[in-house]
Amino acid sequence: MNGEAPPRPLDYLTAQGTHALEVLPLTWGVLIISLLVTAIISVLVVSGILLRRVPSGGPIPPVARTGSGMRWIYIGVGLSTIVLFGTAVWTMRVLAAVISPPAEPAFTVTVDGRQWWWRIRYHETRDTPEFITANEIRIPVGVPVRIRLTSTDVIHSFWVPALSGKTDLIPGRINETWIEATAPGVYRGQCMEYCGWQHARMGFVVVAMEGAAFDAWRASQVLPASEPQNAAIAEGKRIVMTHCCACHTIRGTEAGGSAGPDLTHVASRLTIAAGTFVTDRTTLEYWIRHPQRAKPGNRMVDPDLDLEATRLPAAYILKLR
Ligand code: HEC
Ligand SMILES: [Cu+2]
Repeated sequence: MNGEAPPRPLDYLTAQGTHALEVLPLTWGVLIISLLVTAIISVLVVSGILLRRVPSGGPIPPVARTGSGMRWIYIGVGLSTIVLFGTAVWTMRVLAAVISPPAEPAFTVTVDGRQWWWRIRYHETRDTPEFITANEIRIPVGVPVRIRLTSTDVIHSFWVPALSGKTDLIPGRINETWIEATAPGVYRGQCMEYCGWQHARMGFVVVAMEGAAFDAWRASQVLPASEPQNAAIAEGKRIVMTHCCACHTIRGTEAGGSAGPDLTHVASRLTIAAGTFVTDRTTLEYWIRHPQRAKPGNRMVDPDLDLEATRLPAAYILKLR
């Protein structure tokens, strides 16, 4: 796990990001108002039943437009109009506040939703070329990052509750949002628009790092994959080149497929299979041997390899840091 804390659970009632901090009071406000409304209505309905003036079993008289009962209607409509109007204004103010970040974003990341993982492209900046990764977004603490969202297949939704609200990824369209973390940490994200069988296992992590650590990470990500250091790893690489290169890219090798995540530095990521497993030898071996058992229906086919022959590619992939 590279010494980092495990991803926090999806908790939307606290916030660690500038964007989420703007939304948080509204979340709590609407939650409390909804609970109060439910409580008040329940009390009124129950007392209405208990205090009814018509003996049970008798005929129910038609509703009359006169009489003291009407007062309740006027009070009820009046109060809910004021509360709903207030909430609408509050919501619009929050939306206006989060539409753009407080400062010009440091760089842009394009997130492309796939059933059921995330392709992540860091755009080039003045001093770094662009590069592609998957299922993990690393950002420096204290600066906004622009997130462009699109999809290759169906509609997905990008949500990192501790950092930002939800934004959809729509095929043929680019939506924009931004994130900024106020503290270093590992924040869990999740697809929030039902997108098929493995929707629940379409997670990701955002890792917020101090500036220097982030720069070092980014410098390592643009490099090609490391070369095998011994014969066993070289044999693992050979198996990967014959069985896996149609779907995966490993920069610096002949593997150039694009149906699956870029594996150039996959072992440096905290999780595999879109947040489903922590990256380690056991999970990688299991994944490579039985991807259809590990995440049924996902777009990686079960390879035709025996047990020994899956250990070697796993050993090679663990070196792709
Ligand atoms: C038919 C295309 C295809 C082939 C062939 C294929 N994969 Fe995959 N692979 C995928 C897809 C798609 C995913 C993403 C699955 C998901 O998370 O939903 C994936 C995910 C992975 C991951 C996890 C990456 C991450 O960041 O989550 C690893 C590791 C991996 N594959 C290794 C291999 C190895 C090793 C082989 C060869 C033995 C192989 N794959 C063959 C399509 C393929
Ligand atoms: Cu999805």
